[in-house]
Amino acid sequence: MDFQLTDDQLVLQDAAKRFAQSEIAPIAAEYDQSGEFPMEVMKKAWELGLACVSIPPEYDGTGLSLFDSCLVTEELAWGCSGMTTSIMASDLGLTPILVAGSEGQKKEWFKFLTEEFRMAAFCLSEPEAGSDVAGLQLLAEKDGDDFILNGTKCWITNGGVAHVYTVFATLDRSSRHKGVCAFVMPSDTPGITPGKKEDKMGQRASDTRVIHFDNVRVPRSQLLGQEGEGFKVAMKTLDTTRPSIGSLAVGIARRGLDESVAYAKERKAFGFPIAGFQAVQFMLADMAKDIEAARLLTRQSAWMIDQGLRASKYSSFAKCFATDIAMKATTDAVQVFGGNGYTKEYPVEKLMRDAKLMQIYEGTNQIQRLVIARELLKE
Ligand code: COS
Repeated sequence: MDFQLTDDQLVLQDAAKRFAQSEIAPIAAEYDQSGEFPMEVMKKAWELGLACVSIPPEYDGTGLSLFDSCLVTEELAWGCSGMTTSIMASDLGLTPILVAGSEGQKKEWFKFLTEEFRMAAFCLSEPEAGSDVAGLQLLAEKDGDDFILNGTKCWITNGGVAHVYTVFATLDRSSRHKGVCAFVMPSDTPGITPGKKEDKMGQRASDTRVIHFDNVRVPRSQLLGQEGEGFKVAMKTLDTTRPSIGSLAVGIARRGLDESVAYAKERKAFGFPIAGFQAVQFMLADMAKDIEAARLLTRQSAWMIDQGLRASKYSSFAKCFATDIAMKATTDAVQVFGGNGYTKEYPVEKLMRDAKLMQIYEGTNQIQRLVIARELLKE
């Protein structure tokens, strides 16, 4: 077992770190306040090969392993998790094509995403089906060789800015997971209308929307995999992307620790820097050890997926553990800052708001525990 990163990985990690420090962190607070979408940052990330990183080199992509993309994600998230979510949402959106696309579909859609700056979105959640994917209601009715889609998706990251959507719909609402199909389509297909941008508590730079599908005609050539295979395509996609969520959470937690250490050395109480008090030191120590553990779990699950191993349980370990420790670390960071931490003049309240979303999206942490428990009981 070798815990040392290779020279290439160190170069990649450093490139992402410099991008986060120079292009993301300085404007993070401004975009958090305004809720505006950071289009220029997205474009630059794409130009540098830090977005759509999972497209293989044979389709002109960067072709990063999941392990390597986790290195990038942690660094970017240190700068701003809302912007990093937007960058990563393209990889989430294109993963169903990697999982189930035919050779022709990969060529077509990866070319579309690599020939110029474009983004993708993963359209799975619905108003009445968030955790319960098999209960989704977006209907796909057959019409000759086409499908006609009707219904609503919600909580779609990049919903209002993506050029490509991967969409999950059912042929028959009563057949639960056996009826689900996965499709890929341009976001400007007639009948698709994004709703207003959600006014969120955290990760405010990311674009999250409801998407309405009103008689959207999709040719069979845009069906990913076979009819009825869509549920498994969604599950395999989430198995693959959950380690990245772990890395994103590690990046947020690490920022909380860095800010706390710097502040604790400066801030004085009872005539001494608060870093000298054990009550503060213990919080810093817990943050540091939790970050290390979360990073190891995340890298292990990413490595397993890179080896082609089934990693549902490990992906859920990583997602659940890392996002829970990010919530704790950022809450403690606010505590280290005291009253100052509760104001928008200091960066830690944003981290705490941002961390909360991590326990909810890409499967709530209750769902992660359910996946883990099912795997344990199956064993
Ligand atoms: N990989 C491959 N196949 C999988 C799988 C996986 N990770 N997980 C389940 N399957 C298969 C099962 O083997 C079963 O196959 P068969 O019909 O051949 O037996 C089928 O899929 C149905 O599985 P299951 O019975 O476990 O489905 P459930 O409806 O009980 O629920 C959960 C599964 C709850 C785990 C799923 O709905 C889930 O992950 N929900 C969270 C969704 C989510 O993360 N949303 C966030 C949106 S993206 S930002």
